[in-house]
Amino acid sequence: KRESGLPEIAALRRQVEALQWQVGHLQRAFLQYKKVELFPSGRDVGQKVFKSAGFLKTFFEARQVCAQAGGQLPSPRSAAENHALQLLLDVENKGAVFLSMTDFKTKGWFTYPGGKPLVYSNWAPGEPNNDGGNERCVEMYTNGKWNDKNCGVNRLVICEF
Ligand code: GMH
Ligand code: CA
Repeated sequence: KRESGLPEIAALRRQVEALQWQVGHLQRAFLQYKKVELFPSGRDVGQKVFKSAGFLKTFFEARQVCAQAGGQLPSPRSAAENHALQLLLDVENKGAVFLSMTDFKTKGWFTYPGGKPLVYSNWAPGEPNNDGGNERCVEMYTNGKWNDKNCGVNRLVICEF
């Protein structure tokens, strides 16, 4: 193949070829690792990954579990993210899951953990209804619809990363 007359250019060419091989190797290895990691209790959607812990906890325990793992409770911000989370709920077969959003600060006004207002919602008909006057958390049913719910009940733990 064609070689430049300058030895510096030839050396650079070899370095670029070595880097191209290394990047290709990393891409193949990463795709394999991703498949292994997502099987059977994870789903990826865009830049986001949902992963089931497989056990049930209250909202406060679940929030701590996800924070400890470097993630947070699920915050579906689009129909695509909501659908990915629902598919995971379906295969897990352990009922509903707590989402990250609460109305702790202002009753009836649900926000993300940082306090920002919702950019997407998928409330079940008649929700949020603050049933019993003490529903400050949000669960997703297995059909993908949302319900405001008492934070103290036990629900499947899924984290988002
Ligand atoms: C009430 C009714 C039900 C509704 C529940 C739910 C509890 O029992 O309005 O139709 O499903 O509340 O909102 O969180
Ligand atoms: Ca409710």
